[in-house]
Amino acid sequence: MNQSPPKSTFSTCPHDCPSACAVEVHFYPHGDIRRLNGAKENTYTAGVVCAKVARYPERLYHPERLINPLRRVGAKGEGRFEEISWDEALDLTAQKFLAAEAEFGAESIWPYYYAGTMGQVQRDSIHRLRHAKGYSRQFDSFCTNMAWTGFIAGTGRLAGPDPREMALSDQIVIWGTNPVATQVNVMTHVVAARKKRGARIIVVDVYETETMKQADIGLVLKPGTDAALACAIMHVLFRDGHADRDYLKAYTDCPEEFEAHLETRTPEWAASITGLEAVRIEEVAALIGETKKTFFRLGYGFTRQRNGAVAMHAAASIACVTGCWQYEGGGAFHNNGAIYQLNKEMIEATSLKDTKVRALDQSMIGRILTGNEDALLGGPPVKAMLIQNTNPVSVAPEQELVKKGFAREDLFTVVHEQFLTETAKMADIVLPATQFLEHDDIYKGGGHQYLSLGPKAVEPPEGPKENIFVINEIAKRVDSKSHPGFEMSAREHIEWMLQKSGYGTLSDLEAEKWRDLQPDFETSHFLNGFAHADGKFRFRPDWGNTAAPNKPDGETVFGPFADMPEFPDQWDAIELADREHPFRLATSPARSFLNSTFNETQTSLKKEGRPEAWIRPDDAASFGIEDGAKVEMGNARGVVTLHARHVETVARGTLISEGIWPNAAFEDGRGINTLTGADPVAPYGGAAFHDTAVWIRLAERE
Ligand SMILES: Nc1nc2c(c(=O)[nH]1)N[C@H]1C(S)=C(S)[C@@H](COP(=O)(O)OP(=O)(O)OC[C@H]3O[C@@H](n4cnc5c(=O)[nH]c(N)nc54)[C@H](O)[C@@H]3O)O[C@H]1N2
Ligand SMILES: Nc1nc2c(c(=O)[nH]1)N[C@H]1C(S)=C(S)[C@@H](COP(=O)(O)OP(=O)(O)OC[C@H]3O[C@@H](n4cnc5c(=O)[nH]c(N)nc54)[C@H](O)[C@@H]3O)O[C@H]1N2
Ligand code: SF4
Ligand SMILES: [Mo]
Repeated sequence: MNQSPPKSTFSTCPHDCPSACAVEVHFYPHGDIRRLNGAKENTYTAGVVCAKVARYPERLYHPERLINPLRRVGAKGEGRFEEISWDEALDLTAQKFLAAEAEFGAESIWPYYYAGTMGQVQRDSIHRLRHAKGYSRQFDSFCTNMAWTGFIAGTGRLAGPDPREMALSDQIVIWGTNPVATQVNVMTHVVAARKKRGARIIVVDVYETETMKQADIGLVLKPGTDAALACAIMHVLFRDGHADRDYLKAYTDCPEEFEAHLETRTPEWAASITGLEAVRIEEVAALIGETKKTFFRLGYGFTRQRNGAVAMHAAASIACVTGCWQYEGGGAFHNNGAIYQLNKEMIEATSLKDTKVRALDQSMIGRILTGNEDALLGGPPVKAMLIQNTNPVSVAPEQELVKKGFAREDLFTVVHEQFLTETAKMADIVLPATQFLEHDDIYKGGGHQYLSLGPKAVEPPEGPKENIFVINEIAKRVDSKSHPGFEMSAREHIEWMLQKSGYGTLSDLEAEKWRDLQPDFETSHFLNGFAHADGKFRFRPDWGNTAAPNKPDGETVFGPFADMPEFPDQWDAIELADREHPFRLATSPARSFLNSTFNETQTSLKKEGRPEAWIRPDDAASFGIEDGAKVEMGNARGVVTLHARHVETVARGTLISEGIWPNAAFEDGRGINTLTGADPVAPYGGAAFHDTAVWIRLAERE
């Protein structure tokens, strides 16, 4: 029977973004997808998605999308492949994995993944294979470590006020995030507060972002100096009688000692560190003190510094000094990770996980693949990899090492991808992947409170397969321990996880589309106490014993952990500028790319233009760099070539380079992560992507 296709359906955006938007998918009469928009009945998405996802058909029907499995025929990285069948590709993969295991042990195989899809099933099933085989584990250090650790050091729990409460605030402080680009829905609720209540918007960043352009007050400070700003604000709050002393006594660990510590952290002190004017700091502190309903929306960006955990903890502490947690529309929010509590046994085979198996740091992939013994944690070399949902040749730090590692002739690499990314180009086998509208999954919102279903909306073309297909088929061929998870479809995984987590059935969720899991007001605002044993927020964190979800095993702490300050303070662990490297570079996100995703679509490429280094005209003048000049930027890790742009609203001594462009968009093919470092940040690791000291000069071949 010829059924006419539906006009629209719903799903959830899978990309690595705190918004996890609920989307409406609209079809043409012939069944192709026409466009996407934000679901209106979803109270967080509220009808809005970012422009790059609204035009999703451009990515779904992209002419360069991968359709067939490929085997390398040219030299590594040359990009010459021949088409092979799925069976040949999977058999060869299994053969190589078994050979590596026989010769070097199971730890010589490193399944490598990240959050290209945030789907619980399609992203995390790679752990099922890993644990069933005892393959090397992965320590996830690209993104969240400093931010989560810093927040939890204070509150004890990665959760907070209902993000929709931003619409009920009188003042919103958007700190170290650029939501207009990175999580557009924050702006929906912020703008609602402004329209309905005349709420004031304050933005803290290292240059004037699109978000700051919408603010009433913008503070442009030097990268890595946020804790100094936070301390000075709190100094003023205590000094001028804006501290809520009853609240402090009831809810915090040592308010008097903390107040004494802050005595010397004056606005003048902070001005000399941050580059802000002391009067501006006074002004903002007074507004925070006078406005009880102040909502601190704390982002990731300001924590991608070597003192980032301290900075996050310092910013979250402000909400405790004023006691604004007590009010609807007040408090501090970073991420809601702790509210979901999903049972992942079928997806991840957690019961088979062996913590004695080494966990290799994903950011150190360059060092690992080039045989650095410390990075290999004393184990065997990595001889084979399966890569899903990430593009390390573009996004990982220390890119020169990453490229060298992937070029190794004795390394066997399988990349399961939607596009021939710069990582896929280095592979021995490339497997084509479905896109989110072609497979089933379920998502949790980091920046909101919904658990959302992401059902398949269309059939994939003949060729691409979903992630769990690859995982299950490899498992079958490599003598893995049996686990029922290998026999289940994505829908069966979702059903099992929902039921075992106490969230009803899949058909319940299909009817509801998404489930609101925001805890009650008292819990969300920590009014029953913070999540430490004594119920108190820690001004004096126990950095070595913070229950951060990303914490590596056991007692592992990283970096100059012993030097971490006792209280919120400016901590000079950052890569300070020096005579040879007079600038500090932040690699802020581009609005039309999402990490390296969408940098394959023409519209995004056109909107972003070309790779650039943004520099103040006065800074540029000292180096004879004109607007638009071709420049080189470098440090001990390498040199990149790009174009300068004069921008007035950047802090002195700061360079901004927006976006993770394809490496190929730079002359000489060296991408921005040539410059960034993989050294782990204290206390629990993480890469400091916005914390890089560099020199800049006119390119010779101008
Ligand atoms: N369009 C777009 N959206 C994205 C992404 C993207 O690349 N593009 N990436 C996605 C991912 S993976 C993530 S984790 C989130 C991250 O989203 P965000 O939380 O917004 O974090 P970042 O994108 O790292 O940086 C945000 C801002 O921090 C600023 N910043 C850098 N250093 C400092 C500092 O020392 N102090 C202060 N105050 N600000 C600083 C940067 O200039 C930038 O404007 O966004 C997601 N959404
Ligand atoms: N310089 C600099 N570097 C950075 C950052 C920065 O701010 N500056 N940010 C860092 C951060 S926060 C992060 S999170 C990382 C992110 O870096 P990555 O994790 O590498 O994220 P993406 O670049 O978006 O690449 C995701 C890939 O997954 C693929 N993919 C999407 N869905 C699926 C699927 O269902 N199946 C399969 N098999 N593949 C899929 C996409 O095609 C895409 O190529 O980058 C980090 N790198
Ligand atoms: S804002 Fe984030 S979650 Fe929403 S559609 Fe865009 S990328 Fe997806
Ligand atoms: Mo991220």
